[in-house]
Amino acid sequence: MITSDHGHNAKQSAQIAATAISEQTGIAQHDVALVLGSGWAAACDQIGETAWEADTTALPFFAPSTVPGHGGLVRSVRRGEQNVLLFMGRTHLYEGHGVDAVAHPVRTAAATGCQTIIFTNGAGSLNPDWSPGTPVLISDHINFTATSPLPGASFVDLTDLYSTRLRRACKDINPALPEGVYIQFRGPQYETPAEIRMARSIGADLVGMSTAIEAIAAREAGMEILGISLVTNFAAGMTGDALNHDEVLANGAASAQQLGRLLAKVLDRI
Ligand code: 8IG
Repeated sequence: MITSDHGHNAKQSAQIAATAISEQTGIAQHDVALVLGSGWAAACDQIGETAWEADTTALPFFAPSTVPGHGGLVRSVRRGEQNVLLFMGRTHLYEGHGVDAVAHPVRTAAATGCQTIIFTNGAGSLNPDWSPGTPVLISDHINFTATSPLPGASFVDLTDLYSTRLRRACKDINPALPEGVYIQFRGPQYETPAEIRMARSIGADLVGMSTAIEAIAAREAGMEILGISLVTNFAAGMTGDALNHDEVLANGAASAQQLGRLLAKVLDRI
């Protein structure tokens, strides 16, 4: 297995990985990619029949997974006329493999032909009305990582980054779905209460450690983007309780069935 990126740029690496997926699946092109984050794993079986599944590490240039609750599996699922590429787990910036490792699944999805990508994540809520278990559409993001997946002078437009059309489709399915601005911190530590007050004052409603960097890479690759957070905890300082990763994951698992149905219905409207 190829494990280093030397001699290839990010796009070429993605093309190599996409070719490996085509060869292993026997499917020339995928249509939609779905990234399942913390707490979303139980949603994956409601999307459709599994046609193929592999460890992401069996594919070129995918970083090894190190986080409990992030499986590091990739699946090809057939749903109606669509071939859906499902990533169960992602590479996070805090794992230290760099922005290209974070963006690699996204670029691979684009190279397999996906024109749409759905990002899901577990997130902390800054809104007292959104308790754990609440799904929230991402309306926009604040990239607070001080880095970018784009090389050089890539002046990519991020207007309507999280597709108004796809958010509307979600609200047709469930009119009660709220929307909010997601802020990505690098992590791996959760925020201090002071950082959460700052995040609120600059316009954030949801806080997490993923998605913004990936969405930027997806936009550069020309894909239409949908982002959905599952609130798994109130952000630091909001309740007086400490944040605990195991509780965060348990909160996600309880809602994942409902979320699977939402994702399945959204896929039918893409
Ligand atoms: I799940 O409260 C989840 N991921 N940064 N803060 C940050 N990431 C998270 C949180 C949170 N909850």
